[in-house]
Amino acid sequence: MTGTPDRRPADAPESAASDSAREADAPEATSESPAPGRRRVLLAAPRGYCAGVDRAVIAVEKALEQYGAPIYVRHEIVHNKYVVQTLEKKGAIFVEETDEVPQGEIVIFSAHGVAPTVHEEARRGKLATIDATCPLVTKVHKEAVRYAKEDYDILLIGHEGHEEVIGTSGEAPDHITLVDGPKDVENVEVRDPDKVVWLSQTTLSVDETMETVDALKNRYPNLLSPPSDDICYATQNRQTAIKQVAAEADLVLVVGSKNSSNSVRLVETALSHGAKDGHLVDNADEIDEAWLEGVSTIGLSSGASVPEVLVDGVLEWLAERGWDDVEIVKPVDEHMQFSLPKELRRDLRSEAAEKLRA
Ligand code: 10E
Ligand code: SF4
Repeated sequence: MTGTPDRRPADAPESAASDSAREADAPEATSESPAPGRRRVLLAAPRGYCAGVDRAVIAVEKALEQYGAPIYVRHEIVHNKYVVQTLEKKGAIFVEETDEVPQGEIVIFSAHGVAPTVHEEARRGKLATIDATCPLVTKVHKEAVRYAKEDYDILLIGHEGHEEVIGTSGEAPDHITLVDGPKDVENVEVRDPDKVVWLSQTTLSVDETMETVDALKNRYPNLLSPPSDDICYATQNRQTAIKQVAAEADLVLVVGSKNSSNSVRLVETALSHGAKDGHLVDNADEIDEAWLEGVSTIGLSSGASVPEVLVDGVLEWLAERGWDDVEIVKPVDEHMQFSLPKELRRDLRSEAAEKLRA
């Protein structure tokens, strides 16, 4: 790989660690339009791990260190094959339901969140629980509880069957109706059209969600909006970056697993914002050489559940085929961090205190 000029806004502060390393040996910034025949990669930033994923993956790792294997995890901790396989090798056991966990064992709830009934099942099964639900998903759960208490009909925009939607709906099943995209709006029925609020899954397409909201507003002019965005900062930032990349790309590659909603949305966003072609790949092995035919500029990004090592693999694969000129396209900076789940912090603190006393 040659250097990586960075197309950040002039006043942008320092970039993420991995990109800083790439920038260290960057040559002069290149022009916007590539010379004919020039092969370049536009590397979107931010990409990869968000704060909620980072926290959840570290929670499983710390739990394995602190309590020893096995540690049970309900549902994939995040929707990424590589992450799940790596944690399995360290002693995590992934299950779909809490009743698959033997009595008295430790179970971690995934970053996507769970319904209150799942907490009850764990209590009944006498399980010790660590809740790795992302705080931004918990925020949506709390909104659902509040609006249900105020007796609103809640229209939850999201993808049917997705783990996060199942968890959020479980907070107020009698008040929540799922709206799966703009086309689903005509099927919605509410008790009182003047007492309706919309909420959403955190990892949706920003553009499609706004279409759905507009269609809902046409039907319910007094529709209430949530107090702050439910589509989280990480989803929004990754979509902003891929839009900029897509405008110049012949081909966009997004690293991510097929069941990762936010990763799938990045491919769709790229295709609807100028990319001539786009594919989701779990890693470099899934790239088809035929996709590169006639391609000059390749856009590259990764979903919020994707470790950077997989992007590095794709960059190496591309460099071996002549795409070794990498420019970082960074329209937004990102610095969010969340503290570990409270159950783990408590135990890590008491262990540190015991060590101090010893
Ligand atoms: O399928 P999603 O995009 O919701 O999940 P992911 O595990 O790929 O990415 C992290 C997003 C979470 C945990 C939902 N807010
Ligand atoms: Fe949290 Fe957003 Fe990451 Fe989901 S995508 S885990 S809501 S930060």
